[in-house]
Amino acid sequence: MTQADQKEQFPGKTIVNSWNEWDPLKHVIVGIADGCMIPPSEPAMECKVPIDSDMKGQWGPRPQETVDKANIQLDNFADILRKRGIRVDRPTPMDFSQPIKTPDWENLSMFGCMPPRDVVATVGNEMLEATMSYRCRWFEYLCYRPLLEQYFKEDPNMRWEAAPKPRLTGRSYKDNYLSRIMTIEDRLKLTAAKDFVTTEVEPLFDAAELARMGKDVVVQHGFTANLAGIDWLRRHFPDLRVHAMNFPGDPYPIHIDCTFIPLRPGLILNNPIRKALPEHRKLFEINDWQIVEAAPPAHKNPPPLCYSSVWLSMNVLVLDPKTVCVEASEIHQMEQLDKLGFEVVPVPFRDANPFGGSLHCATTDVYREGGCEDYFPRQVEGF
Ligand code: ABU
Repeated sequence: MTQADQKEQFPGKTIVNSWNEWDPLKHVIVGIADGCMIPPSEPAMECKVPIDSDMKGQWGPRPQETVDKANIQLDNFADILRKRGIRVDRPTPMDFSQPIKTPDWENLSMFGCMPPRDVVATVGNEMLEATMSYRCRWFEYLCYRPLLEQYFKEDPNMRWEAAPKPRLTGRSYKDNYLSRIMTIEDRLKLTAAKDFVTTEVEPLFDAAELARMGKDVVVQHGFTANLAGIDWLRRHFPDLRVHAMNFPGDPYPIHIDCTFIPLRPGLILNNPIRKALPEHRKLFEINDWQIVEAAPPAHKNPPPLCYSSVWLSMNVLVLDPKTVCVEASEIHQMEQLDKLGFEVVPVPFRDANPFGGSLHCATTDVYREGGCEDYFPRQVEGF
């Protein structure tokens, strides 16, 4: 869809506003697979790619036929959203195969501009460029700059912010981390002890670590967000309550959106092998929220050249408190959400999964109706 067609279909003014994961969605960014790379090895990326992944040891441009197939599904997803009256914008891809460098390091290539959820966090009227924690993703914010510049011009209330760009020198990563891992059990021990690949020398977070619930925001502490990053977010949003959570059952903890998904006020979907810890569940329990375990994924393995887990099954995009988009082959997840009272919109997306995720990952909110509500009037000391 051209800019002119879009203006015709969505003539209203641009509003940046999104306080949670469920209010009626009106405007969203959907990623693009053009030029996506399998990035070269680097400390944090190396820890995320699963031991048995077919991506291990590879790097270079993703095969063109996989890019084309992913773009068909991304375009179709964008059309499904537009038909439901949601304005959809797309980022501007760059030459991701180019080598990049800062004064501190060089990397042989970039990554891509799928998934947007990782790069830009929308909190209220603010769009915040995340620090990122992989070198290959350091410049990825540039793909979103044309849109952010446009929103800034069109919405006089929009706040456009960028978190401090990290140095990402060797000091940002534990250099002996991988040498301590022989088995999945080793990984699970380390992640349960909150011993992650990143150090605390500077704030780090990917935007996909945030789960927004009005006045309360949960941030996963894991491979792509450190405590300094969570502290930065806490100070950056002084009127919000920012809670750090970690999920011991996850051997590759990046991004909260295959683990702990707010579906509507009072209801969370939790990955059954990455269960929320009792001390973290308390906040939800004392405020009468229900945490339900997600249905099992439909697939035993992720698709080829995918570094995400099969739990992309629960990476759903909520369109409003009664409607949710689910990947079309995830029959168990669809059935569960149907039983929980949702209208389920099936969206074929498995070809796009290898590019960094499913329907939540592939989007960034621009506008959801509604304001900043307090869903957790009872708080837990120290959380
Ligand atoms: N970007 C979300 C990936 C999480 C997972 O692999 O489970």
